Amino acid sequence: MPNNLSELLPQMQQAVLDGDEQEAARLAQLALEQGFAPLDAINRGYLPGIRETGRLWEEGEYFLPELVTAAVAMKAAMAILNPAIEREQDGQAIGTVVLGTIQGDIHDIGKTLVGTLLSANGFSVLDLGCDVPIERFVQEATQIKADLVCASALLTTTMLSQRDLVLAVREAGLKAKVMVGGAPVTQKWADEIGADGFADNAVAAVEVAKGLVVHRAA
Ligand code: B1M
Repeated sequence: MPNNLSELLPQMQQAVLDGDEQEAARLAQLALEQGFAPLDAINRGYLPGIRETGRLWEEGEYFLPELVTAAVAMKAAMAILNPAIEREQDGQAIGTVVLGTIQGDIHDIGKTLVGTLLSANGFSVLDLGCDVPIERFVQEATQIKADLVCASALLTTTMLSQRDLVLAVREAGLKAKVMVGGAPVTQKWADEIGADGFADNAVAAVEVAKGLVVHRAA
C-alpha cells in the first residue's frame, strides 16, 4: 500500500492516459483514504494526465476514442474528489454564481472543477452544464440575482460566444459581473470583450471571483 502521494500521482496520470475509469476512481478513493488533499491529487495527478492526452491528440498519436476515454477516466476521479473538496466549505455563501460551458462546447472538466472550488470557497454555484445558450445564462442569472456569470470555453470557435454573453448580460441590465476562462481564453481576450474577470486556472478563478464580488458589494 503506497504511503505517500508521490507514488500515486504517476499512477493517476497513467490511468487517465489509459482511459481506465475503474483505476482512476480506485486511485482517487485511495488518495482520500490516505488523507491526501483532493485538490493535490487533481492538480498533480489527474490534470497532467488529461493535458498529456491533449498533447498526444495534437501529435496525432491519440484520436477521438482516446480523448473520450481519457475524459471519462478523469471525470470518474473527479466524481470522487469533488465532493471531498466541497465538504470543506462552511458558513454563509459569499456570492451567487451562474456557471456553464458556452453554447456549442461540450468540454466540462475544467468548468466543473472551477464550480467545485467556487462552492468549496463559499460561493453558491448554479452549474448549468455544457453547451449552454447565452439566453439561458441571462435567464438564470436574472432569476437568482447572480453576482457572477462564469463562462468556460475550450474551442477557439466557441470562445467567440463569450463576447455575445458579455453583451447580453449588459443589455439585460444585470448587475452581475462576467468572468471567462478555458484553455484558449486569455486576459487579452477577456479585456477585448469587456469581461470583468479572467482566470487561467481554477484556483485563480476563486480569487478573481472573490475580488469581483467584494468589489461589487462595496
Ligand atoms: Co477536445 N479539444 N475536442 N475534447 N479536448 C481540446 C480543447 C483541444 C485543445 C485538443 C487539441 O487540439 N489539442 C481542441 C481545441 C482546439 C481549439 O479550438 N483551440 C479540441 C477539439 C478540436 C475537440 C473536438 C472538436 C474534437 C472533434 O470532435 N474533432 C471536439 C469538440 C466537441 C465540442 O465541444 N463541440 C472535442 C471533444 C472533446 C471531448 C468531448 C472528447 C473531451 C471533453 C470531455 C469533457 O470535457 N467532458 C475533449 C478533451 C478532454 C480535450 C482535451 C484533451 C482536455 C480538455 C480538458 O478537460 N482539460 C483538450 C486538450 C487541451 O485542452 N489541452 C481538448 C483539463 C481541464 C481541467 O482544463 O478545461 O482548460 P481546462 O480548465 C482549466 C482552465 O482552463 C481554467 O481552470 C481549469 C482548471 O485549471 N478554466 C476556467 C476553465 N474554465 C474556466 C472558467 C473560468 C475560469 C477558469 O471562469 C468562468
